[in-house]
Amino acid sequence: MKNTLKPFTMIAAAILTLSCGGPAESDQTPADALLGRLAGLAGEGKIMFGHQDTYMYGHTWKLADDATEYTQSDVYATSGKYPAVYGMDLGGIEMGWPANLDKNLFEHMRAAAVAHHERGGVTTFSWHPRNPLTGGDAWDVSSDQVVASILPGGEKHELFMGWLSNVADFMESIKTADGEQVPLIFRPWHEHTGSWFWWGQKLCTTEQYKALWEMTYDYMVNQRGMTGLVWAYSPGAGELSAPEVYGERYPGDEIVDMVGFDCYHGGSKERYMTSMKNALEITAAFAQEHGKLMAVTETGCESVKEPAWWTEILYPAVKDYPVSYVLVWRNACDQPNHYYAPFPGQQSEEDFKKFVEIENIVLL
Ligand code: BMA
Repeated sequence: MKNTLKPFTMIAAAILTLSCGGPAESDQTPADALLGRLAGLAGEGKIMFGHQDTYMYGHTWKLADDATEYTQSDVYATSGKYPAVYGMDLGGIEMGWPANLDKNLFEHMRAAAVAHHERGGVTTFSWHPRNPLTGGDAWDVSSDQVVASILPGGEKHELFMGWLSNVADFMESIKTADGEQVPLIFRPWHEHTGSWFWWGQKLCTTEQYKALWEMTYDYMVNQRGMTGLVWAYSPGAGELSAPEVYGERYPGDEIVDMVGFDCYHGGSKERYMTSMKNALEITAAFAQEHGKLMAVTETGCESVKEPAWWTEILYPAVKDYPVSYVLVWRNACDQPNHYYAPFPGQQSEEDFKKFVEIENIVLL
């Protein structure tokens, strides 16, 4: 899809809702304010660049346990700019662990989210919770009764509501020194079109999946009264064989603010470009129809194997779509090949420097 009127119709609708139908500025919730900002950026054709765990570790370093500053980042070391979007994962908060599944201390994650907000950035959370029925991890798909077991009436319902309470407590605690709630994009139950997480396609019915979303939203927003969350829906791109697949388990316009997808460059360049185009077309049409903002919620090429991946592959793939942000996955410090952003000396470094200078790409 080229830059036609379509995206602007959608953005106009979003801006209209936020500026006319929405609350006056003084009554705006932190979530409204973030949505307004995202709509504004999308209206200007700007795309924010994001990186998962950027302040927690990089290809060759890890934040010290006693650190109090969040200024190190492989993206910054390479380009002199910080990612505009900072992604993190809540996995482990449900267990009451001090650190998440990738060994980031939650207290660092909280403080880094506040620091990132004060730097002008946007924070997003995914969640890879443990399996509440089997005791395994998020990837334990040995039972197709897990979602059923946590819905009201299920044997693990009470346990799971406790897990949601841990998530809410943590996200609510992300406040500035003045007590201002930091707005957060919350992206639960992602990649559900595949069957590798216990909430995936073959592991629950459409009704159960939607009920899971409704229960999550109802708890956070209605029962806890949280006002800082922007809700993002993100199927996996690989399964989007037809537009209907995208919306099949969509939980509803009332509880979703932003629509996206996760798409990785695992095979050939052509395959990635085709997959991105397909997912972007489907998501853009869906976003327009439902008056939602859109994003590429996860992407990347592991080990950034193409020297000009940024300007010759990623940018051409997204440039004609009104995406609020594009987030690349983490640079693990304990797996030599598991990185998606460059670092000094990495072969795509020079190209990344060109990418961050593109006028409509936003970093901080
Ligand atoms: C996956 C991998 C894992 C990680 C998980 C959650 O894609 O990066 O190593 O634990 O995301 O961050």
